[in-house]
Amino acid sequence: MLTPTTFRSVEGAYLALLRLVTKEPEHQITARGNDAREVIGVGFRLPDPRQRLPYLVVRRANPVFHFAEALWYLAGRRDLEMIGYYAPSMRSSSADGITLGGSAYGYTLFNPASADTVSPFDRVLELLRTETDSKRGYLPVFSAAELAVTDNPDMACLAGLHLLARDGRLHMVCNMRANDLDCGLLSDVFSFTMIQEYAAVQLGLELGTYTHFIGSAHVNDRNAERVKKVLYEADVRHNPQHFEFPAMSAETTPATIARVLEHEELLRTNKAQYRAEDVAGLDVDAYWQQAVLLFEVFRQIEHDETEAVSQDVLAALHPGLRWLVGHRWPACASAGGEQ
Ligand code: 5HM
Repeated sequence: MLTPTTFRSVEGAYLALLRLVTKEPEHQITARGNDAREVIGVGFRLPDPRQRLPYLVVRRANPVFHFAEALWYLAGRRDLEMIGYYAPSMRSSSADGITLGGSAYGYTLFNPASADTVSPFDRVLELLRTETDSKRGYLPVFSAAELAVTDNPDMACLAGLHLLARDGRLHMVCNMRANDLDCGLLSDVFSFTMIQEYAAVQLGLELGTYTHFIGSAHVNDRNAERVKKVLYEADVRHNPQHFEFPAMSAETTPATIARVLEHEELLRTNKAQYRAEDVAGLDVDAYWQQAVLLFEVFRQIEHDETEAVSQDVLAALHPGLRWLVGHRWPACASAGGEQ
């Protein structure tokens, strides 16, 4: 088969890739001090890119970070201040302690390239609005200039995102030079499919398929034990969890992203504390209120150091998000029957 295998959700693709690299590695590599098992040249397709979260107990996905990263990209940011709060490990990739480099994909996509006044993202949207069936809607991320940086601590792993409008649907093909299957893949697929859905909303198109290609697909040896446990869980569980992820609101615009991020900053800096009813009354729609609820959950964990996140906030979360935070943080574990 020359087209990639299709999976109902990212979870199936993630597990299949982990199995492949664990059981049939092609190479043992040691690039930049990271011992890893690798398979070269793999891909998969999600017919419904909204199914972008895995529900596994051992691999405790962090939906707070996923939403934070997706919003950070969509807002075209590269500051460490925001993203480092949700993922402290990203601080080590910053050359100056203030900004991120190649991995700040949104900065590349949503700001004008040098010698242009419009962002590549907006250029591609304009193209897709005017040229039927265009093949040119490519958003390059990796740049040749990155190769010239000595000891580059942060070289883009994403080569580019390709948007294709066909028959009223917006498809995306993602090309990655490298993907850490256990640590990078899930957040990458979450954020890139969010960018795809956001683009579809801006164009007034239905969401199409998402196809993900990887040059170096690898699992670092230091994560091999956890990967074995994830695969064991997948093999022995009787009732895999599945929650349909809701559609992004059709009224989402750059102003929506900016408003969500205003609330995010208030919560990150502990300048606001929200009850569920406060969030319900905010100037963002129900879809994006879910992100604000997640940021409030994390505010309580980080700033209140609470042993139990407030029940009203947990109860207002989408059941899938509630399941995830409940498995990730003990403070969220008493959220009713969905655990
Ligand atoms: O040495 P190299 O630059 O390839 O190391 C980057 C590591 O981060 C690789 O394991 C790569 O696969 C992983 N990675 C990822 O999977 C990194 C980023 C950030 O650019 C990403 N996904 N988004």
